[in-house]
Amino acid sequence: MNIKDIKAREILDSRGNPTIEVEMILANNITAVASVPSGASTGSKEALELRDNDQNRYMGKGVLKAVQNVNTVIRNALIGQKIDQVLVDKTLLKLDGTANKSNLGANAMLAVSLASLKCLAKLQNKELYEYITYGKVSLPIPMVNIINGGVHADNNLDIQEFMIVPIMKGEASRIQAASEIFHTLKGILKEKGYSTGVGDEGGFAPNISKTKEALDLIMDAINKANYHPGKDILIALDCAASTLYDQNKNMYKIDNTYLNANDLIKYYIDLVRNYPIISIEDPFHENDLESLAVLTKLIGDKIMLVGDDYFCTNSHLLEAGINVNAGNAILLKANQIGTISEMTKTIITAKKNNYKTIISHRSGETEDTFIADLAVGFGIPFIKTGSVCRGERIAKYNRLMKIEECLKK
Ligand code: 2PG
Ligand code: MG
Repeated sequence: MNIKDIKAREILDSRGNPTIEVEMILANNITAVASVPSGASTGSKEALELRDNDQNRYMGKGVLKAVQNVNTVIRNALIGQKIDQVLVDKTLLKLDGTANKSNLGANAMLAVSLASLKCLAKLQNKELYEYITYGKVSLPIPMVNIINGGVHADNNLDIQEFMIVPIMKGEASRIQAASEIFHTLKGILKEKGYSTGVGDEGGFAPNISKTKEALDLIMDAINKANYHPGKDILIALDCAASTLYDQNKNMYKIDNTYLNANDLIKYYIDLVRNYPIISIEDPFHENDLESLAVLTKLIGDKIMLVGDDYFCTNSHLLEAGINVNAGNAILLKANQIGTISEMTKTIITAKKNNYKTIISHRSGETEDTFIADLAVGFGIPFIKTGSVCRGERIAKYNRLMKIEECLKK
């Protein structure tokens, strides 16, 4: 089956910033639409998200150049070609010809790559997760963001994401627990006179500044909602520590104190000792593999130490981490790398080397639910897709519950 047409357009993401949507049409008129998300605390080694930088439109954030790249160069090369994921991705990589996708833009490339994956699934009359099934399908454990800090909120909390991780059986039960705890936390915050406004990923953004205060509020909410911290609900953190790092001082600013890497290691060990933490993401700045390796040696047998900005969904960066035993898990974001084939390669590299995998949304999302299907199809054990609040996050949870229902049939 050949590709008949490809059309890109500018749409808005959950923050109201432009992003790209692509529609691909096959010769038999099967059509698929895909859109790409956008990060705020991006790793410096991520593939390039092409923006127009025209200050007269959307504060420079327009993506008309990326749209144009799809509607001209990419369209011309792919029209009339056989629909095949490897071929499509190879063509995209060849047309771009750069290491970081700075020519066509990773946003333009991923939208096409993903639209092609969706077309292929439809062509075989399969659900996306069914089509990509690699090994054994499984429903991922959600890491549900309930308190936002860092660059995702305007409060004084340094850690970017505080998440609850419901580990009971059944996707619908896990999502139900998350929702009940989320609403219980809302009540607690209200009672204490804190704002119940939410941050970019739907977690609350109360005006508190101490990490432990946020963790205590979460523990309280778990208990009050009649769940058991450490038993059925665990906690995960994304420190996004590149944003805490002061290069001149070579120190991290956390809880109003400057800590060097060694003190930060002690700080994390203390947190893990006092709270049921199962996972810490980006605990140090993105170039400090050494401290990540030390922390992995000290507590890697107890919890996941996750590389997001460290590895940028790039198999080569992941290999660099594997070589020095830095981290034991990787966050996977398709737009950090730009094509489905490359992301698949990274997933395979992680699995082969016993690194745990977590598929992830971006802080700027669309209503596209592809990460839910990818998680199930690739048998990825965890998914991080924000709070149980805000339509673009809920769409993924609803999709997971629907897939659970399909899998029971
Ligand atoms: C992260 C992500 C998603 P952003 O740091 O893990 O939660 O944030 O998309 O802003 O990079
Ligand atoms: Mg992160």
